[in-house]
Amino acid sequence: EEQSVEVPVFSAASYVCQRHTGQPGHNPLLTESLAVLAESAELNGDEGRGLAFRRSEALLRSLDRRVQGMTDLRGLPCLGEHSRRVIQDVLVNGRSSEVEETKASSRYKAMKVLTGVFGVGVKTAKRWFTEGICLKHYADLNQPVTRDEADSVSVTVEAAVCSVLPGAQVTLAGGFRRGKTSGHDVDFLITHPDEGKEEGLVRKVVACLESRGFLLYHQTTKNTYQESAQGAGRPSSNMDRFERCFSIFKLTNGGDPRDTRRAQEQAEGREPDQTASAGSRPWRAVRVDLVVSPISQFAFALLGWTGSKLFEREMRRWAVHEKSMTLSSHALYDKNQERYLRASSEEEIFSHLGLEYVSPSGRNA
Ligand code: TTP
Ligand code: MN
Ligand code: MN
Ligand code: MN
Repeated sequence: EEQSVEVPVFSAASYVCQRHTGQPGHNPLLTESLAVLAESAELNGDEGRGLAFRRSEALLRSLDRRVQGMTDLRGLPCLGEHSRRVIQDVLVNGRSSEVEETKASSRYKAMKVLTGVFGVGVKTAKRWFTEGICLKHYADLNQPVTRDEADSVSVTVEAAVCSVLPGAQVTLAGGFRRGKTSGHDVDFLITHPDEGKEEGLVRKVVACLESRGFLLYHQTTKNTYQESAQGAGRPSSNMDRFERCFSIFKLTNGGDPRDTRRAQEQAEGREPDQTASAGSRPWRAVRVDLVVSPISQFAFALLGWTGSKLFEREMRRWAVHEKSMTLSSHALYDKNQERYLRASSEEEIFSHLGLEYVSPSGRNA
């Protein structure tokens, strides 16, 4: 095509956090293929390779049009040789044999079952869950959480939080804040305008929820964060140290939960109700994360818990390599100035980092 000779068809910045990445993008076949290879590399413990595929995937998802041919991709960052080979395969043959083989492998299928349920790495899943919990709620947890269900959990959480600490604020974070219409869990960030009031809040909220019969499982961890002269945490660690609760909610539905489930399955063209046990009872299990942050760290916590994981990771990489700063879900530390940079909004954090603001819906990398 004549126009692609001189003028590049696409241009893109090289860090994910410099771009707007929506859902699902204009090249679903390509991005899904790369996602499979990313997943497979991650499952094999090859993080570097996984990350390379994730970056390629995010790059393609950020493009504002369909890719027609390989020449469209000239000059674009983040696309390694391997990714380009896969893309070419899909563009030319409509499919990639490597992707097909990966999807068919029993190792991939087995691992996919586990990570699909928990939406976390295999190691994390094993650490957090006993096999019993996994099996008991398998069918429910394997079923994506809808936006309506997330809203329903929100109502329950807000009521509990408000009753144990009036004035506390509950914010929906994670994928739903990024505008996703379904997720593997529901994430909430809780804070209080008076610093210190939030201490020990997770335990109180959990006790309240438990007494009201909303919890099937919960595991609470204490806040262990302390600012240090060395700066804001290890940039390589994506685990933060907030007081948090990893839980499984018993979500009761006002109406008949089978109606919404069937409707949803039909809409998605799936076979109706394979989660046999769920059909006979008026509730279902839903994964919920509750995180409590002091108000002084709230903007950082919100940014961190909104994700996506790749977006966060890229922001931290940008901070270190381009700005000599370390960013975590708690703070931003400027290594040149040897001081913490405060922020009371996400916009301020982007601005400290010399980045244009990307709204939550653009962080779906
Ligand atoms: P997730 O709930 O794992 O992912 P998600 O909400 O983006 O997508 P899904 O629909 O599959 O649930 O994590 C939400 C964000 O929270 C993610 O950006 C990473 C962040 N996070 C932390 O900051 N610390 C943690 O310990 C964990 C587990 C997640
Ligand atoms: Mn989530
Ligand atoms: Mn979560
Ligand atoms: Mn208990």
